[in-house]
Order: sequence, then structure tokens, then C-alpha cells
Amino acid sequence: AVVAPGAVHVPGWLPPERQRELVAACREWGRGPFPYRHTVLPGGGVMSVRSLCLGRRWEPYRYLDEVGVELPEWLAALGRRAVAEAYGDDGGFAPDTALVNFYDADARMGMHQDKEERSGAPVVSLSLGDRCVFRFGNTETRGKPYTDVELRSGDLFVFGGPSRFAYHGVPKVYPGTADPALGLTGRLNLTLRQTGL
Ligand code: MD5
Ligand code: FE
Repeated sequence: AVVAPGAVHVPGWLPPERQRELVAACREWGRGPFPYRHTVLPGGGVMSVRSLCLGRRWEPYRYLDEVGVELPEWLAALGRRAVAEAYGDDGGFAPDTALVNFYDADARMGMHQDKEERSGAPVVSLSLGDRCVFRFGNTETRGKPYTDVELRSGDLFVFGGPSRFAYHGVPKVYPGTADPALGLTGRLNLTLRQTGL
């Protein structure tokens, strides 16, 4: 479904077996040198999600060089296929970072824009585990108008073109809504990005 120009939601894009593999990979990356952590913002606020990065590392409000944890080629290839299937063409998408966010039952993400990337390339978002409300806004203000979309495990969302710099957030996660067979309590979101650095 095209939610806005450049914003394409593909429900159930990843089949259950691929979802399980991705959950296993997310768990394994958490055992690496840079495990999931709450990000502390420059103003002292602490994000309720826990995050890790592969490839270039994101810090509020900048990217650092890669520090030994590579973005696996299979994950970059999955990102290219995602853009190709959402838009009909991968547009040369070449992600150099993956940000993985873990949401427990109480985690939220306030309305914000993703502006640290210096490229107009799209952002690929993959959701795993619990369902959530994803709030897709506008490029002018944090507030209305916005559209609330329910994201479920396996859903793909690609944000590009005029939607790339829209405000967005996750106001609610529905705890206990993941398929027990997935073996995940909570929600994981992977984003693949091209930093342009
Ligand atoms: C999430 N993550 O569900 C979301 C999915 C983040 C973040 O927001 O910054 O880690 S990515 C949603 C997104 C990314 C880039 C642009 C737009 C949405 N957009 O223009 O709407 O954890
Ligand atoms: Fe964001």
C-alpha cells in the first residue's frame, strides 16, 4: 500500500522462516562488542528503545566510522531487494548501516525526523515480533496531519522520495501479540540506511 508518495507499506513481506532467521541474527549481534543499549540524548534524555548498529554507527546526531562490526552483505542485499520490490527498481540502493531497535512493552519512539544521513536514498524498515502503532506524519511539524498504521511482524516499509524526511514515531506497542513460534518477546525494528558519508 502506498501511504504517501514514496512511502510504501508491504504487509507480511518476510515469510515466517525468514523472520525467525532475522530474530536469531538480531540476538547474535546483541552478543557482539556493541550490544543493545539505551541511547542517551545530548539533552540528558534516555531513549526507551534499546539499539545497536551494524556498519557505520549512529550517535545522536551524527554517524561515526564503522568500528569493526560489519554490515553483512546478505542484509544489504535484503535491503536492495526490499527497495526493488516496493518501488519496482532498487535505484542503486547501497546501505552502509543498519540500526536495530528493540521495543519492550513500554518502549515508545517520539515524533522525529531522520536527518543525519547525507543522501536522499530511502530508508528500509523491517518489523519483527509485537505489533505496534506506527505514526507517519508530515515534513513540516511533529503534529497533525499524520496517519497511524499498524505494523506487524514481517512487514516492510520503505520511506523515500518526498516521504524520506517526514516526522514519524511509534506511540504504542501491543505486548504479547507476537507469534509464540517466533521466539521473541517485544518488537524489533531493523532499518537499512545509506549514510552518504
Ligand atoms: C522503528 N525507527 O520502528 C522506526 C522505523 C528510527 C525509527 O524511526 O529512527 O530508528 S524507521 C521509520 C522511518 C525512517 C526514516 C524516515 C521515515 C520513517 N519517514 O520519513 O517516515 O523503530
Ligand atoms: Fe526515525
